[in-house]
Amino acid sequence: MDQKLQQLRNSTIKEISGIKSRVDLNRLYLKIFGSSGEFTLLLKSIPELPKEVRPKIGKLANQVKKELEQAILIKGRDLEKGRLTEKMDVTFPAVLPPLGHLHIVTKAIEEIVLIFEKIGFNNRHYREIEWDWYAFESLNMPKNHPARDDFETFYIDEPPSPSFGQMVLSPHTSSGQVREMEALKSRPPVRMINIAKCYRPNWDLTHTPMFHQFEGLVVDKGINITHLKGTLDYFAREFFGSERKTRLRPFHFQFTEPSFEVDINCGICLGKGKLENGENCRFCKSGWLELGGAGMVHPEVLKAGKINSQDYTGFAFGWGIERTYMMKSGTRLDDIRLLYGNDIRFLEQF
Ligand code: FA5
Repeated sequence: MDQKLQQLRNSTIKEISGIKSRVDLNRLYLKIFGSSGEFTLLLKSIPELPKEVRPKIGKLANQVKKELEQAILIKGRDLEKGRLTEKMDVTFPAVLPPLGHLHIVTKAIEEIVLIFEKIGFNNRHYREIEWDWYAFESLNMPKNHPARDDFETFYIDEPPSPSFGQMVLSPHTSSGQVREMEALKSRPPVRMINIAKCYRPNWDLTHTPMFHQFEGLVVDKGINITHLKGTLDYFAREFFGSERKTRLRPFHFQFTEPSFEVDINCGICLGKGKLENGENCRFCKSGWLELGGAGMVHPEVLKAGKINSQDYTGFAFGWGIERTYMMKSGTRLDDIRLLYGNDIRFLEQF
């Protein structure tokens, strides 16, 4: 053991003298004193030696440790001095660090906000955790409505509020409608674009349990369906391109009357359903793609927001950002879940 310690000291001192960089010096330190370093292993074997030689070897080990640590310290200082006096060519081209970019959903949100701000909408972000009252009750949704089922909504396991009911993860941005009316002290005009995360227990090619919606809400005197249609067409042209337009199909939502589903003409066949060579368009099949829901605000919702429905009317629409983005020309994603897989090879393409 005596000999092994001496050998370790001599070979390490020799090695230290040949070292040229801090990195190599750190490596050497770990090689000797790291948890399975050469010195550490020798030290660990001392208890196995005969009792009478242990004190002598222990003393020698301490001495070798001090010497080697001292030599490493001095070498470190020398290297530092050398580094500081080393000449540097400041004209040498630098290696640029790799630059990331915003996530595509964030980019889509920024674009959508800008489009609506241009026509006077206020940008809001209402809550992700909501009371039943704002998510359902104030929106004229009866207690037995399927959307309130716990297969469709995440309920928070907390005692309900006496006034607002159970806490939920907001299943749609429509929860922001009555909040906005309250925020404006029930005094129209209301012009809101509410963008928020929404949650529903779904997971497949077109559904994720967390997704984003944007909700438009306008309430004022004399608002009618033509204002809704004009706003939707304006958005379609700005976001998707000048040749795009929307169509409304009758539908049913509890919080709008009349209600519609909104479609946009396909960016590939421009609504014809057929390509120039006569083949059916495989992207849309019918010429139109579904964007989301819309309608004229139900008088009961205005009442919940303490706005007089005799004097005021309004329209609302709510769409998923991920699906809206996927429909944008040129981005033909066939699985919405790719957006949240965090696979850098996918994300860096955008
Ligand atoms: C609603 O959520 C209504 N609140 C929309 C609305 C607002 C109607 C205002 C009238 C007035 P719906 O459940 O259809 O409607 O959802 C709207 C859109 O959200 C869908 O078209 C889809 O784009 C998106 N969406 C819904 N669930 C998911 C999900 N799990 N993953 C991704 N996107 C989803």
